[in-house]
Amino acid sequence: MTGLEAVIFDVDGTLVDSERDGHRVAFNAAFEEAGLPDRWDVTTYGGLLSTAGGGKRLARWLERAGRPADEARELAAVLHERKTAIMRVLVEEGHIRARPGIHRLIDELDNHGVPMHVATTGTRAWVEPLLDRVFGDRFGVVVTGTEVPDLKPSPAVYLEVLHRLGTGPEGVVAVEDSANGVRAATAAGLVCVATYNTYTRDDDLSAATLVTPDAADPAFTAWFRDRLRATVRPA
Ligand code: XBP
Ligand code: MG
Repeated sequence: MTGLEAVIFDVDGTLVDSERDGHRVAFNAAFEEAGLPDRWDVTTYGGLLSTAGGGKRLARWLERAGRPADEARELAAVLHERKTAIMRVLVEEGHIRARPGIHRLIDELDNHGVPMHVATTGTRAWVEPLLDRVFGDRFGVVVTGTEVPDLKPSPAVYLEVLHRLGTGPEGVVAVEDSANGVRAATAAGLVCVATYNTYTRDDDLSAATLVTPDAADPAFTAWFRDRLRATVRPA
């Protein structure tokens, strides 16, 4: 068994529960403010999550409703900017919380000196305040959807983290929650462990080395403890 060189975390659905009561609420508020009749209920939103990136999700929705592609893209950009600002407020008001077992895992990795990083499709303007507020200063490299041209399932965001670290994927583990995320991480050559949530429980996560409901699951905890035991760090 090999030790852990680093762990790279996804954000939405992995570090935090943010989709149903965070992003979805912010998208709906942006629709309302713009005077549009569109609203995404819990089930409808789940069906839209296979499109990574809020701006792309909006553009696809508007196009499917019959708007020409150019108009859909422009309106999506305006709505997404407003949605991002609303999401930031939800973050600052403390509505977005860590998923079960995540704080304990982060503490344990920190205590063993394992570097932690972030690779997300989300937008930097809300990701940064969220990480600061919920986790403090725990993450080294943070790459968001704002910095990469291709979103998950493209491996671009993971490859950018590795590039900034100046390292290859050996010994680096990704933690993900969705089919898009697992595909992105494994395509970057990383070992990926997955925790699922109500939106991703039926996703194809079969390329992940381990799949559990959350990071508090005994199998998840044991998997990391085994690797931490094999991790020897210079004193
Ligand atoms: C998350 C996403 C994001 C969020 C919304 O995917 O796809 O688009 O749903 O955030 P992952 P933005 O967890 O795989 O990174 O509106 O900022 O895109
Ligand atoms: Mg995710």
